[in-house]
Amino acid sequence: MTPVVVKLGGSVITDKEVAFSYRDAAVKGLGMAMASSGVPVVLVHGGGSFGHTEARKYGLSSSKSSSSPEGVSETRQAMFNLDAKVCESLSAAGVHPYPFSPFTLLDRDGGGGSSFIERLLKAGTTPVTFGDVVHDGKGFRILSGDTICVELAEMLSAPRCVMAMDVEGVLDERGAVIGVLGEEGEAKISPARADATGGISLKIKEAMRMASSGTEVRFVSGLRPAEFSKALKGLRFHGTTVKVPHGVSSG
Ligand code: IP8
Repeated sequence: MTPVVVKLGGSVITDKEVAFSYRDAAVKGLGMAMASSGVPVVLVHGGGSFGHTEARKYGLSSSKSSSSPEGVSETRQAMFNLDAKVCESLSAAGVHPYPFSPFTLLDRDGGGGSSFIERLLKAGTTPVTFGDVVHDGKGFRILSGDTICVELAEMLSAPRCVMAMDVEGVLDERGAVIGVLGEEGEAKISPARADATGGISLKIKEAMRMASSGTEVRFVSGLRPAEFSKALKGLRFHGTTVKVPHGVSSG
């Protein structure tokens, strides 16, 4: 079975208002939904109040590079600490996480890429990776988990990408959930708090990229495991589905 890419947003796995606050119960709930779904999952998680707290402190973002070695170390450490917590909760929920840095995926010739993921899935584990810090030649930048999802979806020809958030889907300017988002989608979105990687606007942009190459994107509340489970299995769910005709790029 072709794997589904799942992104656990930082707003679900942490309380973004409180630095370094981890939501164990929420991750366990989602872990149980994944374990019982029978769907092979490749998991990506965001930085929430771990990675983004440090990134903000040291001026790191996805658009502007920084030369602070201290900031890079602190931010990466925060992400590894968060990842350890996520993996612990997943294990307790019956998932067998295999955590790895997203850089492993770049090494397509040396055993990275899709064959790496396929071997892990075949062995009964769930590959888990996360937003990270990269050196782009000039300085350090944040690589968002949303961008990693695009790479994974394309690499694996994933039928779906499920994005779990702290709200019930993509909201319009009146706060109502938009059921289906097409090419015109970006114009309808309510402006949200930005973080080091651009918040909801980056999510929508990356969702459009995935949808235009054949991966349906589903935004769902990560605080409602039953809805998450339906979204994961490809069933009708409460949330937002991004559908763009195959081959159409939003640029
Ligand atoms: O929350 C950001 O990942 P995101 C990761 O998926 C860091 O945008 C290092 C802040």
